[in-house]
Amino acid sequence: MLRALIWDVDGTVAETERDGHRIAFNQAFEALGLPWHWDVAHYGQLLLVTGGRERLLHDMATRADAPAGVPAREALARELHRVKNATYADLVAQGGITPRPGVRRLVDECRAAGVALAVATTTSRSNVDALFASIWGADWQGHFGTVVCAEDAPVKKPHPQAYLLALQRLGVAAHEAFALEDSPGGLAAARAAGLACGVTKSVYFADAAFDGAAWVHDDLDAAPAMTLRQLQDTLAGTITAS
Ligand code: XBP
Ligand code: MG
Repeated sequence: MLRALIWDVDGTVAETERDGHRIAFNQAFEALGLPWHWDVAHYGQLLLVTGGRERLLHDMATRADAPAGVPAREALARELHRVKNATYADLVAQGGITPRPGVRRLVDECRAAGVALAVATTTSRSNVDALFASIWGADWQGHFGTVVCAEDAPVKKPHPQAYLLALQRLGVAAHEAFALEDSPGGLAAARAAGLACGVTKSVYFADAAFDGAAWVHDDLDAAPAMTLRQLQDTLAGTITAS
């Protein structure tokens, strides 16, 4: 029986990497007077590193013009990340980031059927708050049984920590829940937590391989639409098959 639907955020709920994070990282570089710019191709590579601060540190390790010592790099990454997240919230507030097709519908279906909703993301809590308040209003937290963010689960995907904590907080077994992801790393995290996982490919992972996914779709509304019924049937089939 499907008791909980656990959502990834970035790339799954909205195209946040395309419409928010990359733009905000570049604005942060500019705001701090750095001559750095992440183009789409480079950002696509950097997305293999989960976590914005970790991504910044990874990129600095390849740059001759980055601060030399580890403490200086960490301080710069922290400040850039703070400015990036503030800019991201501004982009959301300006209406620049909208939910992907079918997201609102599936959330409504779960709420109507009493299926718990949860979040398991490697992104910062402030980013989830900004995005979800813009989609579901200021009382969005009331719709979600638990919200696991980077601050709660510091070991980032593809490690399953965020999903394991979400399951524990929900009081739901892995075989009673279904995960939604957009990236190979996110899929690996969900599977490592023992979850069945469907994938709606985001733009940065359009050509990626998704071995182990219960299904892979362009979005939740692409035919056949991923309804709650469809997820329930998928989960029942997964359990029978394993
Ligand atoms: C998302 C991430 C995050 C975002 C940026 O991965 O890796 O780092 O890119 O958010 P997933 P922060 O969708 O698998 O959770 O800057 O707050 O980390
Ligand atoms: Mg994602």
